[in-house]
Amino acid sequence: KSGNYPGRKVRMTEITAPKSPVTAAQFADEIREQLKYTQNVTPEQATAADVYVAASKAVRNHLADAWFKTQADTVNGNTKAVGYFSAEFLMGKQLENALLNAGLTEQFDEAVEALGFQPKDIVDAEYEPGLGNGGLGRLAACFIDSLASLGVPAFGYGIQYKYGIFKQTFDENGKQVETPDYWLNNEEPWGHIDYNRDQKVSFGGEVVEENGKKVWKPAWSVRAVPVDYLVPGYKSQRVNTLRLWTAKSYDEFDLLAFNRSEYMEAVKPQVKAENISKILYPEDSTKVGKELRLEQQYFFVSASLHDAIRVFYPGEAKPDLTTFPNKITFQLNDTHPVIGIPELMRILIDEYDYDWDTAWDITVKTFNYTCHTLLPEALEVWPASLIGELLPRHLEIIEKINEQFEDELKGKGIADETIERMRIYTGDSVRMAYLATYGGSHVNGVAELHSQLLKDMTLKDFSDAYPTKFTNVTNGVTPRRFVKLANPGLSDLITEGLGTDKWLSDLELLQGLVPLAKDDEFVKKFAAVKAANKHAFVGFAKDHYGIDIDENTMFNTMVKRLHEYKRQALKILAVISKYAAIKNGTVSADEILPRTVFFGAKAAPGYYLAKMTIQLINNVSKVVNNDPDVKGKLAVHMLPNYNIEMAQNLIPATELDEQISQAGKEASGTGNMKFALNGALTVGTLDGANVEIREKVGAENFFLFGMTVDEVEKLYADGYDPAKYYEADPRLKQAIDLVANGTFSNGDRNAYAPLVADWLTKDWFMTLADFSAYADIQAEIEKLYRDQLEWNRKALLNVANSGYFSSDRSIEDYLERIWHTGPLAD
Ligand code: 7GP
Repeated sequence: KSGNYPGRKVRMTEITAPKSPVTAAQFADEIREQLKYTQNVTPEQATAADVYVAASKAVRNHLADAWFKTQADTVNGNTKAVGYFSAEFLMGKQLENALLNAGLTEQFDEAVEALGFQPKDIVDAEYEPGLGNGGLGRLAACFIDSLASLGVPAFGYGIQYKYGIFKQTFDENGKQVETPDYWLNNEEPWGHIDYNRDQKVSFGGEVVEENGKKVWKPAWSVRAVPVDYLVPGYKSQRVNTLRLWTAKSYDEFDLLAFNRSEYMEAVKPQVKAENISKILYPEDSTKVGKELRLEQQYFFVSASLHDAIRVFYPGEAKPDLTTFPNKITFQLNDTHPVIGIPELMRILIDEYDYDWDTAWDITVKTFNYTCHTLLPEALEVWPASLIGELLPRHLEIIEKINEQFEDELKGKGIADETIERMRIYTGDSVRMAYLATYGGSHVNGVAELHSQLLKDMTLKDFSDAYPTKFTNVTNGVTPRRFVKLANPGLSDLITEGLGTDKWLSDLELLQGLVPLAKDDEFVKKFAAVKAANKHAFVGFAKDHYGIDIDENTMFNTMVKRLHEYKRQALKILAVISKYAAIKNGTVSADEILPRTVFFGAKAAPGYYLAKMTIQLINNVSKVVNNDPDVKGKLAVHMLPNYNIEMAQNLIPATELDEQISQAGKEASGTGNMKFALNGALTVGTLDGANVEIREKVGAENFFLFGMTVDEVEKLYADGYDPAKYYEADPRLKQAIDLVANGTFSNGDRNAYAPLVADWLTKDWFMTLADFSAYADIQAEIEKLYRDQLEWNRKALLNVANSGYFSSDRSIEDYLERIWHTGPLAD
């Protein structure tokens, strides 16, 4: 791997540690100061929640100078910045991460103890913001951490939703219950609302001609107010900005209506405006297409584009925006921000008087698009009527982009029926993925296989017409949060093994652990860390979920959103089959490898089969965990409300990780990377980044099973009949029969009828076809697990060989292949 963008050597040379800012005693004083003047409590009155806010503000203050300097260097220097446009940033708790990156962890621990608190209680007092759904949102959070850590000037732009992803509980029947997540209920010390850097965002109305110029006369506007979060880099002295917009009304309320006591009427405009940033859509890889969602998308990209112009051309009434693509490059995180393309065209033409061709040139140079899915239903398509109503000027611009596009394709000699298929604007609807591909410089998938499939299938016509636009950047995860903070025991052992902690900013150094996998003593230490993490998770689960877990069992985990393509159904059917085998005595007691199976998954509230799968898992859990016949041999837990905090606790404790999607459906996966880096072995299909993980860690250290993409395609083409598989494997038949006969529904045979019917007649993601291979490989897994030394050797080799999956490496690839920029000079 090479890279010659300016400043690459920054990573490779010694990174200067932040000047140790304060002593513990000084830091304790700073916390006291915050308690006194901002929390208005004495140290004696202070609760853990008070100290959390005070300490957070004290850390934030420490970052201020580096933040100002980074901003000034960003604007005044000549290094192009990155603007990461994302509808989701799933950040996780902030305090510990900020302390780590600011180099204040030790001072904090001592200071807090001096104030009479346990550091852990203070850190735990933070409420986790849930401003994302899953992989896409967490990736954005890892990327802004890596950008800052590499010293690349960057802005994250998104929405500060009042309500994040719903909180998940289960009712007495095991059904998912969603409750609103009002995460701003308590003081939130990280975001600073900046009323003086607001932007006006308008909607509706009509387009008229005035003096030969198109003029948009909007019907209503909202005030976009930025809330700034500091994004400190690890040991980089750089602090970037995450700017999340919140919507406010210009008309507070209608006084006339209020005087007539029509309170609801009076606050209507305010409600309408504030609704825009009220709630995160709880959808992941499923269809949405709601008007409010388009309002949200336009709201944040319009505000962000204007903000970037304000930042880079301060005070200039007539800036030379032909230089804009040299100042900043915008990455569109999936199709959610793609309305930014016509919006930048509109700004350039209508607000700054550029001609169409100049505006188009600037726009294409400025944007790039990342696709995160392979499911056709997840590619956003907006009804033209809706865009016309909400953004009439943009619809005109999109029509004109489409005209120019079709002409260009004709000029390339492309056949009419191909052009027909490729149209951005069909007359009825607008295809946002196509607009993004045409309106930007680069398109990337998120793993090698995914990027290839985009070129071969999803965006084939585009790849044929514009082959050089397409590239790949394999996802990554930040080792700071997901190894250092999540797994301090392993982090210490790695540092001991390598003799340095530099691996935290150059993760490929983990390779240095490979020889240690031959050293039985080191492998035993590694095993002891895993055992300690399991023990700690038992305590965590007791505290948080009130469950008892036997730590002398294999910890086997499947955590991710609930979706048919991810195939939680495959896992639960295998669990049921195992349960039946134990019950029937098909396996003898000493043959059974004791296992605890953990699931964590939220289902989109309107996704019927996904919710039914959750209910099934919960009820299998009830039956299995209460059956004395399997006690000590098999336990199943559906842990509620999977989030970043749970991930940080569960992943380090996991021994076997499940990545069992149907080949060709999971774009990348990032959980798979976190597990491998934390020393779990993976059982998985050849899908997404699993392919690359297996290549890196070695086929002998990965449990591969199931059909390949080609086999899947062939089976679809030949006509797939799931019932055949049900009849062919008695283990599968028995498992499905137990679901159908009421074993997990108190005898009610109807409870799971829709799920069973789907399996037997449709099974779009071929769960049944892969069942036998999946059940078979369990024997291999269990055999290896019985040899703990060998198991742990392989797990250690997973850690040692997963350095590639750092989000720092992903960002380096973006810099080299797409953004063509690099770190700021000092
Ligand atoms: C996810 C993909 O499902 C996952 O495979 C990938 O690792 C992750 O993005 C990051 O690239 N997609 C989403 O979370 C999502 O919401 C909507 O996709 C199109």
